[in-house]
Amino acid sequence: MKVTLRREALEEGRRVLMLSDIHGHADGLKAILKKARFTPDDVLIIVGDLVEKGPQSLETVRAVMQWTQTHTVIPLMGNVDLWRWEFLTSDSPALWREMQAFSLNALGWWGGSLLHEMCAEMGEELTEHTDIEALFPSLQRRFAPEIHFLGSLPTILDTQRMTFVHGGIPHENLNALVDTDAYPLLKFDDFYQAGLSFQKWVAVGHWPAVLYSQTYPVFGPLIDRQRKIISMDGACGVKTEGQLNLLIQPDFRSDDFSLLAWDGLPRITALEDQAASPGEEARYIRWNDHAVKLLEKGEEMSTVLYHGRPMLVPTQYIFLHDGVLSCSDTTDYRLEINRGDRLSLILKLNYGCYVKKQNVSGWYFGRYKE
Ligand SMILES: [Mn+2]
Repeated sequence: MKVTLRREALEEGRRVLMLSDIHGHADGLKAILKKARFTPDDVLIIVGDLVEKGPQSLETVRAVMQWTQTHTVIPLMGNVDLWRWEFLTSDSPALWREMQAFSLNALGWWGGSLLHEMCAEMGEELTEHTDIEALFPSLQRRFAPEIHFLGSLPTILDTQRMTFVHGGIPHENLNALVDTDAYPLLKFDDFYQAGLSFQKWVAVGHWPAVLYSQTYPVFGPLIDRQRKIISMDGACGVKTEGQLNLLIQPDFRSDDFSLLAWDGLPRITALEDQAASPGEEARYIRWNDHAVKLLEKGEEMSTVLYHGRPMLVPTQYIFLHDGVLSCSDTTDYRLEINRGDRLSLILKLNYGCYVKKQNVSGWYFGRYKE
């Protein structure tokens, strides 16, 4: 697929709502838009990746399709949307079987897939025995509107003060990008670390912003006012405590961004105050740098060596990744907590609670009520 560019002149006085990487979380999308009191007076920009990694890919696509009829919604394409569209529009039985095999594997990591949902709606259970060659042509006909919608999503949206794209852009000459291969812009991994700066704001999703955290994990968007980059992916669907980040501009001319977040986690109320540990000493084990050495294994918590320093981590987070001992995303940061704080509960242990407060994950050791 080639890069397509949509230009829009946003109107003064209308709020601009932006979010990305919904990844099959239709309930979260609806909840956060309700919280934002989303109305037809607003402009909603969805910066790609509607499907997979969550339980409601079809519902997400349909909800967005419906809103485009009644509201001002501008959805863009994500790399996962494109990847699924390519399979769904293919006439190659080999690719259909590949999609089947991939989706069956995805059951283990994501608990389902777009193909599972499509098969279920057709009254078929997707298993390794499903005759996908017999099924696929009727599946393509039945879901033609949704498939067409995915394929119609533009790569880049350019507005007066901001350019939106799922992964990133290598430079601001957008006309020169049109008709080049879209994939590198959709899957521009680690875009913020490429060190680029822009004249106009560039707002992206795709790479969870939490991976740019230096010490403890911050799930809110990264907003760099010097380099004019907004990286808004809250890791919804890819991390246990991932969230949907909805950024709201009162008007397109404003640089005042407010945030609403949704994570679907249970909430607890803190009953005690707790002082924070020194933030600069905190460490954050993240999936692209998660190799550890086991020093002492405990029932609940184990001591591991991470980058040469001992660190206490939940034992259940330690796993083998391609033969390398690794630890799931976690931190040793102790959050500042005030009595009455509402916290998202990630993991409850006798040792303490691993929680998230205002987009930051860390530990709370005090009493709480559910
Ligand atoms: Mn993506």
